[in-house]
Amino acid sequence: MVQYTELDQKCVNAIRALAMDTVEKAKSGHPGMPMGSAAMAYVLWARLMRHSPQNPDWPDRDRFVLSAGHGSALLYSLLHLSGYELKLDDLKQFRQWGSKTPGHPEYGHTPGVETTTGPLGQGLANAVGMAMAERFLAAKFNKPEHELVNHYTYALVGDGCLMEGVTHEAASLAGTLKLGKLIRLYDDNHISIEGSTDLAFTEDRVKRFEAYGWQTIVVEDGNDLAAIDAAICAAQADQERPSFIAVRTEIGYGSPNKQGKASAHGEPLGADEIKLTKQFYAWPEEPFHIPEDVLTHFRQALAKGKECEKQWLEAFSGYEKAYPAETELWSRVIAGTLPVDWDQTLPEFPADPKGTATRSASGDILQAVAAAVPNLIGGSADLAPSTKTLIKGEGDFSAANYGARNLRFGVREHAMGSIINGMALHGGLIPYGATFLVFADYMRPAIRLAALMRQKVIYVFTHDSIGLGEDGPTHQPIEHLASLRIIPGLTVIRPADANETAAAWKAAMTVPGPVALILTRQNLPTIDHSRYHSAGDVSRGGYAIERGGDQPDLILIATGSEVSLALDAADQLLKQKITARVVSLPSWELFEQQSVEYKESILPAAVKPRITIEAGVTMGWSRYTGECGISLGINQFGASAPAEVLFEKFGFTAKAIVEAAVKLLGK
Ligand SMILES: Cc1ncc(C[n+]2csc(CCOP(=O)(O)OP(=O)(O)O)c2C)c(N)n1
Ligand SMILES: [Mg+2]
Repeated sequence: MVQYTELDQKCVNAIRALAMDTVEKAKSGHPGMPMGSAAMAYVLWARLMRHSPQNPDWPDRDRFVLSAGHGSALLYSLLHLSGYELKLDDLKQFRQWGSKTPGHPEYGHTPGVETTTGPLGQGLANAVGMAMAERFLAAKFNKPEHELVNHYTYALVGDGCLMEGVTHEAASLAGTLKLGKLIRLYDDNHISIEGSTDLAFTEDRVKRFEAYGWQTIVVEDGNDLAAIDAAICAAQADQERPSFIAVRTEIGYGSPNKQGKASAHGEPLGADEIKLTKQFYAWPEEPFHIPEDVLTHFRQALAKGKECEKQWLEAFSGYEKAYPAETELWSRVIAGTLPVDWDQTLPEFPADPKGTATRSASGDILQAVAAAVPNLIGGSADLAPSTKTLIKGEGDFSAANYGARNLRFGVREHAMGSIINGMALHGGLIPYGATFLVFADYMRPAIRLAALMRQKVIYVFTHDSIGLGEDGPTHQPIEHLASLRIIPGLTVIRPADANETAAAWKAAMTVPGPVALILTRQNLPTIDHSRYHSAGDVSRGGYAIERGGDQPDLILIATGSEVSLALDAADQLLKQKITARVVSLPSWELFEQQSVEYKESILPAAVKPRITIEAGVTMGWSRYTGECGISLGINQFGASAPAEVLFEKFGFTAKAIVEAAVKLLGK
């Protein structure tokens, strides 16, 4: 067993003191969690975790996720002490405008932060995704003599994380997948904001994880460095099961008046209490004091990290010589670039009045994308037969086959969203997740974080309107398009036919950040562009299919399944000598990125009469109708009936559009 010394204990107290002072100076934050879990964090960061502070992006580093994101002062203290690019002055700017130390850890903002956490439970599910990515890349790239990928994923979680449902979903899947390199440290302090966890959280957490198929280990004393060390080593040794280490801690450890109390959770301790606590640690009063020997000891991480990297680079150069083709692929996927000409094999669909459902077209397109892009990986929340998201000829990602690309998430939309975030964050993969559009609500917190972190994840949301028919209002999305469009940084694309779907996939693979593809259950005509002398231009977000001349009488703006209706309506209007432009507007976000000139060429300001047509809430459409236009939509829940009946009843027919147009024009 490793002998821990007084210096180690001093290092633990240094983390506590630094976190305490950081929160105190900001007059805001959470000191209790860092103080309670400093010992386990120290053992992990200073001794057991393979990381390289000078190169936080080194691909085979162990991943560390602070799922209990409110304890950010812990992470910032560890990063600073270990020698990451985070200065003491940065800690003094905790939670201030423009600082590198925001209230909760933010990916892409602070070197060494692997994911954005704060919404409890997300980090833990991200970690499952990271561990899955690790296994996939290991299976794909490692060779008997040469290993490129072999790292652990650690997550530090609190009571709040374990109370959130998403961690149940993710832990259950992790157990099934036997993710042996996933290690979870549980800050078991019996406290959350409102007080004792007995108020609302009494199940046996250890048994729960046992039931998921995890190895479980209990450390009775959260300050016992040797016991924590032994537990983490035992977790590392079990390659068959993920490990759950429950470490009994005291929130606010060392604070005479706040230790073990909820009052240590979310507010600075206060000057008097800090004084008393520092006396308890036998620590100098001076704020932000870091003893020389402590810093020197922590900064050994720099040399150790360099050594780890060096070993890896040696392995890499051996690999490079033996496997040049694999190395090229490796470099490309790690850099996140697509193969040249990857999009040359996307299918084209001939014009066809009967057409196909965009979900089915998407299924065909997916095969071409997956064939060209070997690191595209994904699956659905138990709806693959409906979402058409299986990659043909690929096996299922499982403990027996980590190199397969079909992910079986089970009925777990929320975890699916968080897991694909974790996979994207890990690097090397382009993940997708699929379900019915209506259930996007179940994964919304993860979608929001994907957007916040600008991660390249793709959502395949099918059954996108009342057009799904008989399943009725519980399954029919109404407010969902609007609710996704309002998430900053998320690109929503609702293609009108099979060819627009191919273009939508192309955009999904190339535009920065997350993309939601919104697809129909029902068949849609494949639009005959030659008839309109137009070329689809989904990449610009919107384009005119039928121009209706340079000065049309009105503009019909539609998305998805409603575009064909608008085209039919335009035909009928022409018989009444009314010229209508038909604009397909599959993506507001992409359209808004276009130049003023382009937008004006599609939606000329001079043409005031406009009708937007979309089988969902009308909220938001006024940005395109202007003051004189109207929106045809559905501002109530749907109903259970065949799709054609529903479209008729809710006013989505060419006839209804014609009537609305005639009325609008006052003819
Ligand atoms: C999804 C979500 N809900 C609520 C919160 C607000 N919140 C932050 S910390 C916390 C209590 C967490 O308790 P625990 O994980 O035990 O942390 P400790 O008090 O032990 O530090 C809550 C409710 C949050 N951050 N995320
Ligand atoms: Mg707690």
